[in-house]
Parts: sequence; C-alpha cells; structure tokens
Amino acid sequence: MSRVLPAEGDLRRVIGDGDAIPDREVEGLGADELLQLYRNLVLLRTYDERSVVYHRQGRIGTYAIFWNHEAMQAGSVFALDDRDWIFPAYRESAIGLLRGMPVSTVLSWWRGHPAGWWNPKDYNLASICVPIATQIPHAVGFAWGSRLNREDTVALTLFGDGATSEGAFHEGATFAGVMKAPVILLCNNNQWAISTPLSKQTAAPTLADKAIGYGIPGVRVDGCDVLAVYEATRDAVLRARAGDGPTFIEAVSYRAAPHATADDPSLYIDPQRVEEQRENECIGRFERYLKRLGVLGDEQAAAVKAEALELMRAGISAAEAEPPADPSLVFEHAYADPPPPLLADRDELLRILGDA
Ligand SMILES: Cc1ncc(C[n+]2csc(CCOP(=O)(O)OP(=O)(O)O)c2C)c(N)n1
Ligand SMILES: [Mg+2]
Repeated sequence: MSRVLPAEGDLRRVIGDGDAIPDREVEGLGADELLQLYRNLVLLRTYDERSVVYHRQGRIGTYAIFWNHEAMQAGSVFALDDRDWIFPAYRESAIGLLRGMPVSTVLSWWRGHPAGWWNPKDYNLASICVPIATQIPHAVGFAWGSRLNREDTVALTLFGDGATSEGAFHEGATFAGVMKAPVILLCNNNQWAISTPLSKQTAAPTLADKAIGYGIPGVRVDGCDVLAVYEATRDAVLRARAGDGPTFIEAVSYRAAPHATADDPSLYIDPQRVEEQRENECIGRFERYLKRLGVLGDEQAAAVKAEALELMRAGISAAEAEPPADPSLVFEHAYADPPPPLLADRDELLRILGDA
C-alpha cells in the first residue's frame, strides 16, 4: 500500500473529540454565525450526495465528488466578504451556492448546458478550472490588480495537492510572494491526485513547507475541521487586507470518496483510512460540536437537511426544464475568427443533425 502522511500531527484544530481533546471557540462567531456555517455545510453535502444519484440516473454527466471537502470550502468562504473573489477548481464546483448561485446553474454546468454559464461579476466567482492549477495565476493576477487599483479586495483560490506539482502553481506562488498579492492559496490536500499518492507528489515533509521557498507563510490545518479552516483563512484575509501579502494554507484530509464518478479507488486506496475518514467526516464533527455547545438540536438539524433537499429537488427540475442547447454553441467563444476547419466541422454537425 502506498505511504501517505498521517492527517494528525501538528495540524491547527478548533473542534475537539468530546473526550480527551477539548473544544475551542472562535472569537467573533456567535450562535447565528455557527448555524449559518452549518447550513452552508449541509447545503454542500446535500448537493454532493444528490449529484451522485443524479449521475447514476443519467441526469448529469461525469461528476467530481467533494464529499468530506465541505469544511474546507464552507470554512474558507465564510471568512471572506462578498466583495472578495473566489477562483475554484472542479472539486469546488458548487461553491457558488455559498454566494447565492441557484442550484440549477451548478447542475446545468454538470449537464454541459449553457444555463450553467454565469457572469463571474454576478457572484465574484471565477469560472471553474478543470486544467489543474490554472486558476492559481488567475487569482494571483486578480489580487495584484486589486492592489494596483488600491482596493482591498482579496482573492481566494482552491486547488489540490497534485496542483502543487504544476508549473502554474510555481508561477502563481512566485508572483504572489514577490508582488505581495492579497491572495490566499488554499491547498485541499486530500492526499491523492486521482491514483497518485502524496508520497509520489513531493519529497517535502509537508506541502506547507513549499511556501517557505516563495517567501509566503504556510499554515497547516485539519481540513475536516470547519472552524480551523475558517480561523486560518480569516487570519490570512486580515494579512492580505493589511498589505502583508499572500498566505498558503494546507488543509489536510484523506479522500474518502472516489476522485469522480468515473473512478474505482478500490484499486489503489487504503480502505481502512477511508473508513476512518468516513466515520470522522467533517459535518458530523461540526454537528457534534454544536450539540455540545447547545447551539443545535436534533429537530433543527433535521429541518436544515430537509430544506437543502427541497432546494435540490427544485434545482434539478429547473435544470431539466431548460430547452435543449443549440449544438453550434460548442464551436463558439474560443476564436474571434474561427479557423476554416472548425467552421467546416460545425457545418457538418449541423447538416447531420438536420438530416436526423
Ligand atoms: C493540466 C492537467 N493535467 C492533468 C489533468 C488530469 N487530472 C484531472 S484531476 C487530476 C488530479 C488532480 O489532483 P489534485 O490536484 O490533488 O486535486 P483533487 O482532484 O485531489 O482535488 C488530474 C491529473 C488535468 N485536468 N489538467
Ligand atoms: Mg488531491
């Protein structure tokens, strides 16, 4: 079995285990904020679980599962202001829900339908990047621009452990460090890049160690502790707004679901680690914390889950009510002056579809 780094160790945590490890509280987060954070987590989880079902029913295409990554996404976004920007990867495909994007827009994206396109300025949310790490230079460039304009807008970009081996990560991190760009580089270290384990990704003891070479502070947090992710991101936002530049946050977990619906991880993953992660998954941990604090009861938790399920049901209906897309759209928006072979392909497709 491949060697992987333990998710324990020197990781920053807030949520205890209800036993030997004590809970902490985060300054500035009262009951209302904690419950909002819980709703955000449940919304993401419900989106993810229903999407796997919709995929099996043939209602959406291949889908990148983010089960147990919700704490990294909800925790980091909660530390931003609405004017701040988010630059996501495919693993964060539903992060727009946290900014008021309709469920049907995200589902349409996965259905390959133009109703899944959005204007980034409507949500201060950039397009989802599927080519690994390409969103990092986008975020850094945006953040540098914000600094040049003397604005105090911050950019958050999320990417995987595998992304830290890409040239785009190196270029983005170098630039961010030198230019003191107000950007937060949040690495979702789920210890796998499809079937490539972290031990084949780097010989460095931790990914946060990489930050040193760029002159950027590196922080390691438990990626399944939503409050630890929130706290680390909030500190990074404060630094960025104060003109102190970027922060690299390594949020550590262990991927507990397949890479995507097209993947069979039983061929390579450690089943015992998966079992441990599933038992200790991020929403259950937060739920137990809130109950220990006396902030959440069973009935309220059930109501939050029912509300999210209803949103999903309405979302899939709205996405499926969209009229079929115009197939010639596939050929648009890449070239101002499309090359003749592309136009010939488009005409051929339209002729075939017209004949059908
Ligand atoms: C530039 C590029 N190379 C290869 C791929 C194929 N690919 C898709 S997902 C993936 C693994 C990425 O792993 P990681 O960065 O750890 O993110 P995770 O999927 O674990 O969230 C790869 C190699 C791609 N999408 N883009
Ligand atoms: Mg990964």
